[in-house]
Amino acid sequence: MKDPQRPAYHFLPEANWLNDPNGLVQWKGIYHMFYQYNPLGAYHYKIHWGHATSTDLVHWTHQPVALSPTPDSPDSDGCWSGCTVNHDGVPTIIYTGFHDKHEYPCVAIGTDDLQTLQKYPNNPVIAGPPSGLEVEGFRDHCVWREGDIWYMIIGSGIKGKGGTALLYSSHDLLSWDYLHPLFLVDTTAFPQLSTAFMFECPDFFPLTSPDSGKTGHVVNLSVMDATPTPYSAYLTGTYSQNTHTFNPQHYHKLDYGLSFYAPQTFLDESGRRIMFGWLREGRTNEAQREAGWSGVMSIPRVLTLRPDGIMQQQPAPEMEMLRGRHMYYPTPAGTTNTPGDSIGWRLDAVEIIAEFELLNAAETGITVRCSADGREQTRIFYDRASQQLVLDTTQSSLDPTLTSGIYSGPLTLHKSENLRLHIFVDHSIIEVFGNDRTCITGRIYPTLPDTLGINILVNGGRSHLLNLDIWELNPIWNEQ
Ligand code: DQQ
Repeated sequence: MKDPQRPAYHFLPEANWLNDPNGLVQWKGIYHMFYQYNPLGAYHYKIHWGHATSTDLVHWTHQPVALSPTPDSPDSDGCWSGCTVNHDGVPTIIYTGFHDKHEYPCVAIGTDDLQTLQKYPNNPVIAGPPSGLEVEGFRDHCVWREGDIWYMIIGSGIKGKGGTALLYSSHDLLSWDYLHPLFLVDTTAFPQLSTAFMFECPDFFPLTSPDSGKTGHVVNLSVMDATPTPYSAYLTGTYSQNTHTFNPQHYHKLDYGLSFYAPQTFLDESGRRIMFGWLREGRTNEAQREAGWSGVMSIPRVLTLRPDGIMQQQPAPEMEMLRGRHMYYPTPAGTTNTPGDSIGWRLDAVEIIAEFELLNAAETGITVRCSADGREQTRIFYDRASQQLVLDTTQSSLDPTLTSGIYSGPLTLHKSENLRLHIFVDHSIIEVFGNDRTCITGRIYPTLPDTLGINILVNGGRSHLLNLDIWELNPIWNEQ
């Protein structure tokens, strides 16, 4: 029987466990996605690297497992996250080996089709964290080249100083010298990171503002701190190639839900910076094991930098390939909407673009996955008073065992700016892009078969719906 919670157009393996995206690269025209994978079941254990390829960034073909733990070696307990770089024409993978609760930087060399990754026989390439530093964690790799020299950061934290990324340099990707932390967080300037003790999956890259043409630098971080669920955030700022230090100026969350985590970016052959993130489940471990699958990849997001230091995140235009039936909701000029206006379509794999001119309404947005009796519904709206984009999953499902909440992120609209909600609903996944800059991703698992409705949400006043486009999205797999 078809699993109603299983996504149709987000990537996931045929079965079992997926977590972080790894080694993302476009190699000779082909997109390669590796990912943290447990072939034994829908739980995190002895992680391998799963592999899939795509010619268009949207439709994927499963490939054989690319990396597996080798007994009695530095990766005997798992092949953890890492990246792919082009080393003079040779695809080279730098990943974390996990062995006996220790983390070891390791290298593997790929064949030109990236179907075989040969582990370097002298792994690990770094024996352990820098001596003299009391670190929390030593894993996950981002590698780039400046001239003839390779640089690498490794996710870590320094006791008493907080989360950081440790910077190394190398001429050959095999022999590495420790330099210093790429940055340390000034917690007076960034109090949000004051309890951060370790950053997983640091990803450091230059990014250009399409408006000003100016380039800044960004570090994406997967933050472990005093809050119960690690989350992803970013810092934008300036990088000095002389001192090899990053000076952060702005902090924001990458996504304000609890699902999007451990993202990785890559530069594709057309020069776009593309990001995928792991979408965690929101149901119990038992429910995940029972379903036989856990973990999904986000849709690809194209990143650019805004002059105000906020990163713009836009769904990759390739997603438009999936658009099927289209519905346009007519809204004559000057009309306002009644709370709960129903759109008439009832769908669970859909893309919605809604643009509102905000009048005096307290809440303006869209509800999705609504049951006819309203007992199940997922609310996505802009809260005018607090200037927050909100995803409310507290009524998404009648199942009491799920993680749910009211997730919100700041979205300051300038005077003449309309609210633009770009929403992707894929069975148990909701990805929301507010004006291409405030993103909230959530997981919902409705229980009623008719929880499919889409309604306009306008409360506490009036707002004017300017445009509403809805597309049914086709699955990315041929077999569905
Ligand atoms: N997942 C990997 C680690 C990384 C964590 C292990 C982030 O390399 O720190 O599966 O989700």
